[in-house]
Amino acid sequence: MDTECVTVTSFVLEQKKKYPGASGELTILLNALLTAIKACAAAVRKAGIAKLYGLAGSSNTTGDDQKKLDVLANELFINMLKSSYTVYAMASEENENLIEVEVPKQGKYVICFDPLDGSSNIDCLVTIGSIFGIWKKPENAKTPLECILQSGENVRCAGYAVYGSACMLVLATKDGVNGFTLDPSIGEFILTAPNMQMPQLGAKGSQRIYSINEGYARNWDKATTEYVHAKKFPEGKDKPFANRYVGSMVADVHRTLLYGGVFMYPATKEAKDGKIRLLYESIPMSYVVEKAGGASSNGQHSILKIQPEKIHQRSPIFLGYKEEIEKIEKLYEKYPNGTWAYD
Ligand code: AHM
Ligand code: MG
Repeated sequence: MDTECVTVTSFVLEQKKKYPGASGELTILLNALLTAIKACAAAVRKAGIAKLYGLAGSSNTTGDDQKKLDVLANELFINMLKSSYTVYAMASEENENLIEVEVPKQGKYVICFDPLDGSSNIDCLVTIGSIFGIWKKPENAKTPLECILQSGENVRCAGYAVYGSACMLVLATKDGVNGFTLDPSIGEFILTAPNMQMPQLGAKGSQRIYSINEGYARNWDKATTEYVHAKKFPEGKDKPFANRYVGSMVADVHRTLLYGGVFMYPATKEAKDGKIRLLYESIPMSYVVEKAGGASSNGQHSILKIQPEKIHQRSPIFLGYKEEIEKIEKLYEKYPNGTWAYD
Protein backbone atom coordinates (compact mmCIF):
# COMPACT_ATOMS: atom_id res chain seq x y z
CA MET A 1 0.00 0.00 0.00
CA ASP A 2 1.25 3.46 -0.95
CA THR A 3 1.39 5.26 2.37
CA GLU A 4 2.13 8.61 0.71
CA CYS A 5 -1.07 8.80 -1.30
CA VAL A 6 -3.06 12.05 -1.46
CA THR A 7 -6.66 11.71 -0.33
CA VAL A 8 -9.31 14.04 -1.66
CA THR A 9 -9.68 15.52 1.83
CA SER A 10 -6.01 16.43 2.10
CA PHE A 11 -6.09 17.69 -1.50
CA VAL A 12 -9.01 20.03 -0.77
CA LEU A 13 -7.33 21.27 2.43
CA GLU A 14 -4.14 21.92 0.47
CA GLN A 15 -6.12 23.92 -2.10
CA LYS A 16 -7.67 26.00 0.68
CA LYS A 17 -4.19 27.02 1.85
CA LYS A 18 -3.69 28.81 -1.48
CA TYR A 19 -6.43 31.21 -0.45
CA PRO A 20 -5.50 32.51 3.02
CA GLY A 21 -8.76 34.48 3.42
CA ALA A 22 -10.95 31.43 2.69
CA SER A 23 -13.42 30.56 5.45
CA GLY A 24 -13.25 26.80 4.89
CA GLU A 25 -16.96 26.60 4.10
CA LEU A 26 -16.37 25.18 0.63
CA THR A 27 -14.09 22.53 2.13
CA ILE A 28 -16.85 21.50 4.54
CA LEU A 29 -19.41 21.49 1.72
CA LEU A 30 -17.16 19.25 -0.39
CA ASN A 31 -16.75 16.88 2.53
CA ALA A 32 -20.52 16.55 2.87
CA LEU A 33 -20.76 15.95 -0.86
CA LEU A 34 -18.12 13.23 -0.63
CA THR A 35 -20.09 11.47 2.08
CA ALA A 36 -23.20 11.52 -0.13
CA ILE A 37 -21.20 10.22 -3.10
CA LYS A 38 -19.62 7.41 -1.06
CA ALA A 39 -23.05 6.41 0.23
CA CYS A 40 -24.41 6.44 -3.35
CA ALA A 41 -21.45 4.35 -4.55
CA ALA A 42 -22.15 1.80 -1.80
CA ALA A 43 -25.88 1.75 -2.62
CA VAL A 44 -25.17 1.26 -6.34
CA ARG A 45 -22.84 -1.66 -5.55
CA LYS A 46 -25.35 -3.47 -3.37
CA ALA A 47 -28.48 -2.42 -5.26
CA GLY A 48 -29.32 -5.95 -6.39
CA ILE A 49 -29.04 -7.62 -3.02
CA ALA A 50 -30.67 -4.72 -1.19
CA LYS A 51 -33.54 -4.75 -3.72
CA LEU A 52 -32.95 -1.14 -4.75
CA TYR A 53 -33.60 -1.83 -8.44
CA GLY A 54 -36.91 -1.13 -10.11
CA LEU A 55 -39.41 1.66 -9.97
CA ALA A 56 -40.13 3.51 -6.77
CA GLY A 57 -43.67 4.29 -7.84
CA SER A 58 -43.37 8.01 -8.48
CA SER A 59 -42.27 10.21 -11.36
CA ASN A 60 -39.80 13.05 -11.25
CA THR A 61 -40.56 16.56 -12.51
CA THR A 62 -39.80 15.80 -16.14
CA GLY A 63 -42.08 12.76 -16.21
CA ASP A 64 -39.41 10.02 -16.21
CA ASP A 65 -40.06 6.98 -14.05
CA GLN A 66 -38.19 7.39 -10.80
CA LYS A 67 -36.17 4.41 -9.59
CA LYS A 68 -35.54 3.44 -6.02
CA LEU A 69 -31.87 4.28 -6.29
CA ASP A 70 -32.74 7.74 -7.64
CA VAL A 71 -34.87 8.42 -4.59
CA LEU A 72 -32.20 7.22 -2.21
CA ALA A 73 -29.40 9.16 -3.95
CA ASN A 74 -31.50 12.33 -3.93
CA GLU A 75 -32.26 12.03 -0.23
CA LEU A 76 -28.60 11.38 0.54
CA PHE A 77 -27.48 14.48 -1.34
CA ILE A 78 -30.15 16.73 0.20
CA ASN A 79 -29.66 15.54 3.78
CA MET A 80 -25.84 15.51 3.76
CA LEU A 81 -25.72 18.96 2.20
CA LYS A 82 -28.34 20.48 4.48
CA SER A 83 -26.54 19.23 7.56
CA SER A 84 -23.22 20.70 6.42
CA TYR A 85 -24.43 24.24 7.30
CA THR A 86 -22.74 25.54 4.13
CA VAL A 87 -25.63 25.63 1.65
CA TYR A 88 -28.15 28.43 1.14
CA ALA A 89 -30.34 26.75 -1.50
CA MET A 90 -30.18 23.75 -3.82
CA ALA A 91 -31.75 22.47 -7.02
CA SER A 92 -32.01 18.78 -7.83
CA GLU A 93 -33.09 17.12 -11.04
CA GLU A 94 -35.49 15.06 -8.93
CA ASN A 95 -37.27 17.99 -7.21
CA GLU A 96 -39.75 20.18 -9.01
CA ASN A 97 -38.98 23.24 -6.91
CA LEU A 98 -35.72 24.49 -5.55
CA ILE A 99 -34.81 23.20 -2.11
CA GLU A 100 -34.53 25.83 0.58
CA VAL A 101 -32.42 25.28 3.68
CA GLU A 102 -33.79 26.23 7.11
CA VAL A 103 -32.35 29.57 8.26
CA PRO A 104 -30.18 28.22 11.13
CA LYS A 105 -28.53 25.77 8.74
CA GLN A 106 -27.95 28.19 5.88
CA GLY A 107 -24.48 28.79 4.46
CA LYS A 108 -23.09 30.86 1.60
CA TYR A 109 -23.14 28.38 -1.29
CA VAL A 110 -25.73 27.14 -3.72
CA ILE A 111 -25.49 23.75 -5.35
CA CYS A 112 -27.30 22.12 -8.27
CA PHE A 113 -27.07 18.37 -8.73
CA ASP A 114 -28.31 15.36 -10.61
CA PRO A 115 -28.03 12.74 -7.84
CA LEU A 116 -28.15 9.77 -10.20
CA ASP A 117 -27.64 10.46 -13.86
CA GLY A 118 -28.28 7.80 -16.49
CA SER A 119 -31.08 6.25 -14.48
CA SER A 120 -32.42 4.26 -17.44
CA ASN A 121 -29.17 2.27 -17.17
CA ILE A 122 -29.51 1.32 -13.48
CA ASP A 123 -31.22 -2.04 -13.86
CA CYS A 124 -28.79 -3.39 -16.47
CA LEU A 125 -25.65 -2.48 -14.48
CA VAL A 126 -24.34 0.05 -16.99
CA THR A 127 -22.25 2.94 -15.62
CA ILE A 128 -24.21 5.75 -13.97
CA GLY A 129 -23.08 8.78 -11.97
CA SER A 130 -23.79 11.92 -9.97
CA ILE A 131 -23.19 15.45 -11.31
CA PHE A 132 -22.88 18.70 -9.33
CA GLY A 133 -22.13 22.41 -9.75
CA ILE A 134 -21.41 24.81 -6.88
CA TRP A 135 -21.88 28.59 -6.91
CA LYS A 136 -21.54 31.28 -4.26
CA LYS A 137 -24.74 33.02 -3.14
CA PRO A 138 -24.52 36.50 -4.73
CA GLU A 139 -24.30 39.22 -2.07
CA ASN A 140 -27.14 41.29 -3.48
CA ALA A 141 -29.48 38.41 -4.36
CA LYS A 142 -33.02 38.87 -3.08
CA THR A 143 -34.53 35.42 -3.58
CA PRO A 144 -33.22 31.83 -3.42
CA LEU A 145 -34.25 31.43 -7.09
CA GLU A 146 -32.00 34.32 -8.08
CA CYS A 147 -29.12 32.56 -6.31
CA ILE A 148 -29.75 29.31 -8.17
CA LEU A 149 -30.15 30.89 -11.62
CA GLN A 150 -26.49 31.74 -12.21
CA SER A 151 -24.52 31.13 -15.37
CA GLY A 152 -21.59 28.75 -15.70
CA GLU A 153 -19.24 31.73 -15.66
CA ASN A 154 -19.75 32.02 -11.88
CA VAL A 155 -19.15 28.35 -11.04
CA ARG A 156 -16.79 27.88 -8.06
CA CYS A 157 -16.40 24.16 -8.37
CA ALA A 158 -18.08 21.42 -10.41
CA GLY A 159 -17.64 17.76 -11.08
CA TYR A 160 -19.09 14.32 -11.16
CA ALA A 161 -18.75 10.84 -9.70
CA VAL A 162 -18.77 7.84 -12.01
CA TYR A 163 -20.15 4.58 -10.62
CA GLY A 164 -18.50 2.22 -13.08
CA SER A 165 -16.10 -0.68 -12.77
CA ALA A 166 -14.53 1.58 -10.16
CA CYS A 167 -15.87 4.75 -8.57
CA MET A 168 -14.10 7.91 -9.67
CA LEU A 169 -14.62 11.50 -8.61
CA VAL A 170 -13.64 14.26 -11.02
CA LEU A 171 -13.38 17.70 -9.43
CA ALA A 172 -12.87 20.93 -11.38
CA THR A 173 -12.04 24.33 -9.91
CA LYS A 174 -10.52 27.40 -11.50
CA ASP A 175 -7.13 25.82 -10.77
CA GLY A 176 -7.77 22.73 -12.88
CA VAL A 177 -9.29 19.27 -12.97
CA ASN A 178 -8.28 16.38 -10.72
CA GLY A 179 -9.46 12.78 -10.59
CA PHE A 180 -9.77 10.62 -7.46
CA THR A 181 -10.50 6.90 -7.34
CA LEU A 182 -12.41 5.42 -4.43
CA ASP A 183 -10.41 2.79 -2.59
CA PRO A 184 -13.27 0.74 -1.14
CA SER A 185 -10.98 -1.00 1.35
CA ILE A 186 -10.39 2.28 3.22
CA GLY A 187 -13.39 4.29 2.01
CA GLU A 188 -11.21 7.14 0.74
CA PHE A 189 -10.90 8.86 -2.63
CA ILE A 190 -7.23 8.81 -3.65
CA LEU A 191 -5.74 11.28 -6.15
CA THR A 192 -5.05 9.09 -9.18
CA ALA A 193 -5.35 11.58 -12.05
CA PRO A 194 -3.75 14.90 -11.12
CA ASN A 195 -4.23 17.86 -13.46
CA MET A 196 -6.41 16.09 -16.02
CA GLN A 197 -6.23 17.44 -19.55
CA MET A 198 -8.30 16.33 -22.51
CA PRO A 199 -6.01 14.96 -25.22
CA GLN A 200 -5.55 17.16 -28.30
CA LEU A 201 -7.06 15.76 -31.49
CA GLY A 202 -4.29 13.94 -33.36
CA ALA A 203 -1.97 13.74 -30.33
CA LYS A 204 -0.71 10.36 -29.09
CA GLY A 205 -3.47 8.55 -27.21
CA SER A 206 -6.27 10.74 -28.58
CA GLN A 207 -9.21 8.97 -30.12
CA ARG A 208 -11.55 9.90 -32.96
CA ILE A 209 -14.96 9.35 -31.38
CA TYR A 210 -18.37 10.93 -31.85
CA SER A 211 -21.04 10.20 -29.27
CA ILE A 212 -24.71 10.82 -30.03
CA ASN A 213 -28.02 8.94 -29.99
CA GLU A 214 -28.18 8.08 -33.71
CA GLY A 215 -31.70 6.74 -33.31
CA TYR A 216 -32.99 10.32 -33.41
CA ALA A 217 -31.28 11.13 -36.77
CA ARG A 218 -34.65 11.50 -38.49
CA ASN A 219 -35.35 14.50 -36.23
CA TRP A 220 -31.93 16.16 -36.26
CA ASP A 221 -31.27 19.60 -37.66
CA LYS A 222 -29.08 20.16 -40.71
CA ALA A 223 -26.03 21.28 -38.71
CA THR A 224 -25.92 18.06 -36.63
CA THR A 225 -26.72 15.91 -39.67
CA GLU A 226 -23.94 17.43 -41.78
CA TYR A 227 -21.43 17.24 -38.93
CA VAL A 228 -22.12 13.56 -38.16
CA HIS A 229 -22.01 12.72 -41.88
CA ALA A 230 -18.57 14.34 -42.08
CA LYS A 231 -17.36 12.14 -39.19
CA LYS A 232 -18.46 9.01 -41.05
CA PHE A 233 -17.35 10.06 -44.52
CA PRO A 234 -14.28 12.26 -43.99
CA GLU A 235 -12.65 14.03 -46.89
CA GLY A 236 -9.15 13.10 -48.08
CA LYS A 237 -7.03 10.73 -46.03
CA ASP A 238 -8.70 11.36 -42.68
CA LYS A 239 -9.98 8.28 -40.90
CA PRO A 240 -13.65 8.21 -39.90
CA PHE A 241 -14.59 8.76 -36.28
CA ALA A 242 -15.83 5.75 -34.29
CA ASN A 243 -19.25 5.96 -32.63
CA ARG A 244 -19.63 5.29 -28.89
CA TYR A 245 -22.79 6.06 -26.94
CA VAL A 246 -23.45 4.66 -23.48
CA GLY A 247 -26.57 6.75 -22.83
CA SER A 248 -25.27 7.89 -19.43
CA MET A 249 -23.90 11.40 -19.83
CA VAL A 250 -21.40 10.88 -17.03
CA ALA A 251 -19.92 7.84 -18.77
CA ASP A 252 -19.94 9.43 -22.22
CA VAL A 253 -18.34 12.67 -20.99
CA HIS A 254 -15.81 10.84 -18.80
CA ARG A 255 -14.67 8.86 -21.83
CA THR A 256 -14.52 12.08 -23.87
CA LEU A 257 -12.32 13.65 -21.18
CA LEU A 258 -9.94 10.70 -21.07
CA TYR A 259 -9.78 9.57 -24.71
CA GLY A 260 -11.00 12.67 -26.54
CA GLY A 261 -13.93 12.97 -28.93
CA VAL A 262 -17.19 14.87 -29.21
CA PHE A 263 -20.32 14.32 -27.12
CA MET A 264 -23.57 15.67 -28.55
CA TYR A 265 -27.16 15.93 -27.43
CA PRO A 266 -28.60 18.33 -30.01
CA ALA A 267 -32.02 19.86 -30.49
CA THR A 268 -34.43 17.56 -32.27
CA LYS A 269 -37.65 18.39 -34.06
CA GLU A 270 -39.50 16.89 -31.11
CA ALA A 271 -37.32 18.34 -28.33
CA LYS A 272 -36.22 21.75 -29.52
CA ASP A 273 -34.01 22.32 -26.45
CA GLY A 274 -32.61 18.80 -26.49
CA LYS A 275 -32.82 16.77 -23.29
CA ILE A 276 -29.86 17.64 -21.11
CA ARG A 277 -30.59 20.03 -18.26
CA LEU A 278 -28.51 23.14 -17.98
CA LEU A 279 -28.01 23.68 -14.25
CA TYR A 280 -27.16 20.22 -13.02
CA GLU A 281 -25.88 18.46 -16.14
CA SER A 282 -24.70 20.71 -18.99
CA ILE A 283 -23.06 23.51 -16.98
CA PRO A 284 -21.07 21.27 -14.55
CA MET A 285 -19.91 18.95 -17.36
CA SER A 286 -19.01 21.88 -19.64
CA TYR A 287 -17.07 23.50 -16.79
CA VAL A 288 -15.04 20.30 -16.29
CA VAL A 289 -14.35 19.86 -20.02
CA GLU A 290 -13.39 23.52 -20.55
CA LYS A 291 -11.08 23.50 -17.51
CA ALA A 292 -9.43 20.38 -18.98
CA GLY A 293 -8.71 22.18 -22.26
CA GLY A 294 -11.77 21.17 -24.27
CA ALA A 295 -14.76 23.24 -25.40
CA SER A 296 -18.52 23.29 -24.93
CA SER A 297 -21.29 24.85 -26.99
CA ASN A 298 -25.02 25.05 -27.50
CA GLY A 299 -24.29 25.51 -31.21
CA GLN A 300 -23.73 29.26 -30.90
CA HIS A 301 -21.43 29.80 -27.91
CA SER A 302 -20.05 28.20 -24.76
CA ILE A 303 -22.64 26.55 -22.51
CA LEU A 304 -21.06 28.54 -19.65
CA LYS A 305 -22.33 31.81 -21.20
CA ILE A 306 -26.00 30.83 -20.99
CA GLN A 307 -28.00 32.69 -18.34
CA PRO A 308 -30.51 30.13 -16.98
CA GLU A 309 -34.08 31.38 -16.64
CA LYS A 310 -35.64 28.39 -14.89
CA ILE A 311 -34.26 25.56 -12.81
CA HIS A 312 -35.15 22.68 -15.11
CA GLN A 313 -34.09 24.49 -18.31
CA ARG A 314 -32.64 22.30 -21.05
CA SER A 315 -30.17 23.16 -23.78
CA PRO A 316 -28.68 21.45 -26.81
CA ILE A 317 -25.09 20.54 -25.95
CA PHE A 318 -21.88 19.76 -27.84
CA LEU A 319 -18.63 19.22 -25.98
CA GLY A 320 -15.16 17.87 -26.57
CA TYR A 321 -12.30 18.73 -28.96
CA LYS A 322 -12.06 22.50 -29.45
CA GLU A 323 -11.61 22.34 -33.22
CA GLU A 324 -14.59 20.02 -33.59
CA ILE A 325 -16.82 22.31 -31.51
CA GLU A 326 -15.69 25.20 -33.75
CA LYS A 327 -16.75 23.18 -36.80
CA ILE A 328 -20.17 22.60 -35.24
CA GLU A 329 -20.59 26.33 -34.48
CA LYS A 330 -19.68 27.15 -38.12
CA LEU A 331 -22.38 24.73 -39.26
CA TYR A 332 -24.90 26.54 -37.07
CA GLU A 333 -23.90 29.80 -38.80
CA LYS A 334 -24.69 28.08 -42.10
CA TYR A 335 -27.90 26.42 -40.89
CA PRO A 336 -29.51 28.42 -38.06
CA ASN A 337 -31.37 26.67 -35.23
CA GLY A 338 -34.55 24.98 -36.34
CA THR A 339 -33.33 24.19 -39.88
CA TRP A 340 -34.45 20.56 -39.85
CA ALA A 341 -32.79 17.94 -42.04
CA TYR A 342 -35.99 16.07 -42.97
CA ASP A 343 -39.57 17.29 -43.26
P1 AHM B 1 -31.53 11.18 -16.70
O1 AHM B 1 -30.96 12.33 -15.94
O2 AHM B 1 -33.00 11.08 -16.57
O3 AHM B 1 -30.83 9.90 -16.43
O4 AHM B 1 -31.35 11.55 -18.26
C1 AHM B 1 -30.16 12.05 -18.73
C2 AHM B 1 -29.49 11.01 -19.56
C3 AHM B 1 -28.04 11.36 -19.85
O5 AHM B 1 -27.23 10.73 -18.91
C4 AHM B 1 -27.84 10.78 -21.21
O6 AHM B 1 -26.82 11.47 -21.91
C5 AHM B 1 -29.18 10.95 -21.86
O7 AHM B 1 -30.11 10.98 -20.81
C6 AHM B 1 -29.53 9.83 -22.78
O8 AHM B 1 -30.75 10.12 -23.37
P2 AHM B 1 -31.29 9.29 -24.64
O9 AHM B 1 -31.72 7.98 -24.10
O10 AHM B 1 -32.42 10.12 -25.17
O11 AHM B 1 -30.17 9.18 -25.62
MG1 MG C 1 -29.59 13.26 -15.47
